[in-house]
Amino acid sequence: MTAPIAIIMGSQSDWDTMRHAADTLEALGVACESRIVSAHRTPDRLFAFAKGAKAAGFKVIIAGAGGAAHLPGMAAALTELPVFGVPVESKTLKGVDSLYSIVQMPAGIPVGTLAIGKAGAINAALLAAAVLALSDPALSTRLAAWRKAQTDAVAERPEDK
Ligand code: RP5
Repeated sequence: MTAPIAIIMGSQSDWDTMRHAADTLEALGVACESRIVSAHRTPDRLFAFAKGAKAAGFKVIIAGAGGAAHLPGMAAALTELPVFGVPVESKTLKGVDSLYSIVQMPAGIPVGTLAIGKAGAINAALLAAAVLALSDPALSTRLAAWRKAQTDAVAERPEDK
């Protein structure tokens, strides 16, 4: 059976960021498949993946890319599945370039855009899990437990470390 969530990224160098999405999904007991799919270097791979993603059984796509980050938008143009974009922090412009590339989609082709970097990768996974949880009561319970554990872990007072 195909994993419900695909994590795609433009380069091996994006994995340091995108593995946080994979780790978060694993903690929630949600299967995912991670692939390198570059809009620029492997456009045919992108077209084949995105056009076939729905038929393959994926429900949500998380797409991370940096710099001229066309991957989430191009993937969204090629599939009706929800696409969540993660702007990867770039060396030269610190990911602001990635953010602007992903967030400014023209009306008609949406990409749900998260924060730059690790926070965005984690939140993309949580958002994707929340979408799946709408029709999966067991996952909904696990997601609520994950959030409660996070809340319980916050100390009332700061301490010197
Ligand atoms: C983008 O170019 C990738 O998403 C990556 O963030 C960035 C740099 O890629 P590499 O040169 O590190 O492969 O397509």
